[in-house]
Amino acid sequence: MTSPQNVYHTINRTRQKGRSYVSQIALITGASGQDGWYLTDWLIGQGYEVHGLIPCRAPGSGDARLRLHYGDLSDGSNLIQLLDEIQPDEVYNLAAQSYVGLSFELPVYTGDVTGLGALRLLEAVRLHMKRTGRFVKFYQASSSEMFGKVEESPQNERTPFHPRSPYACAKIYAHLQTMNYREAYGMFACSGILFNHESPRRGENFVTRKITRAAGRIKVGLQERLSLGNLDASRDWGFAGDYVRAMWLMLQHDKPDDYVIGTGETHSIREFLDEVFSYLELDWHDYVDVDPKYFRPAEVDIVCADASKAKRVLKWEPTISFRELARMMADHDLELAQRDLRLGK
Ligand code: GDR
Repeated sequence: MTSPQNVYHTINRTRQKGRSYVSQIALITGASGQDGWYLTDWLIGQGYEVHGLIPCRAPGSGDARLRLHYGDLSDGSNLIQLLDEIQPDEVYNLAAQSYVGLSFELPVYTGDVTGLGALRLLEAVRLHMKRTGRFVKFYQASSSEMFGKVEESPQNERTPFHPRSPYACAKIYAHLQTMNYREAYGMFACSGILFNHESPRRGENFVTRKITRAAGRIKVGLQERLSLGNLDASRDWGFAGDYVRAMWLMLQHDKPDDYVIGTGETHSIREFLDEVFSYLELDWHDYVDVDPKYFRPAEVDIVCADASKAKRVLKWEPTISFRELARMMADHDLELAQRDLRLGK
């Protein structure tokens, strides 16, 4: 039987077809982060007009193609105004307090921005659609951290959650609300459960970039030591450029759904160190210290993705291997270190 929500969808999809001469409009929250950057590149390549929401304190993106709006997920009324102003066809919620370690120090802030923030945006989209009769698709950045102390391996869309940080709890809340808005209001709302994804644009506090940045500086003689925490943790690391394509594919599919995105390979921090330092003809054992201050009160020991649903339904595949990713980041950060050296930094 056709539900009122489905009728609503059909009407609005037909209306959208009527404006096919206009390019699609996307709004990305968290646009100044790594994923926002790659997603902007991808959507602009697809002919979209792209708007980005960035926090007031964030440096503006240097990308002139991105239309910037200042604000964040703590202010629901601002989100409603923004949707009215931009009239997006697709909303990608990439904004969050995304540092897992920091979430132990800022649990309430993390819950507010990463968890409730997603709800504020979902509610703003729902109200905007109701008032304007427009049809808006919604993407939520869910995380492999939700699997935490994993209940089975590899993890797929049906694997139970077992969070190990305030960050993971907040992401589960946002994930469940996205599902709830899809079921309760018939919204086209999808979650991508993305495993770790890295690149030369990764923030320097995440472990991969911290390692490649330090290795480059050690190689040119600008740094002597590197302090890290737990070297035994293992992650399923992929290339961020591949993962934003999966986000977009989810919103182009006929039906909204949730998908696990990852490579299906897992490697420890030690293996990442091996890969990067040996590529730069260094031995990491000579430079790395283990500092307890980087250990977390609870750790996610190992995760590994079963992305077979995304491969089957979305025809999504990762294109960059673990080794290629480590080398891409090492090459980039060696160049950066050489520039630092020239500039005397
Ligand atoms: P993660 O990424 O917590 O998996 O979340 P991160 O790179 O911070 O940590 C990965 C693993 O490395 C260990 N580790 C260290 N981590 C950091 N940051 N700094 C260190 O010095 C260090 N030493 C060891 C950590 O203990 C951990 O086991 C990332 C984020 O992008 C999330 O927002 C996202 O949801 C998930 O990936 C998928």
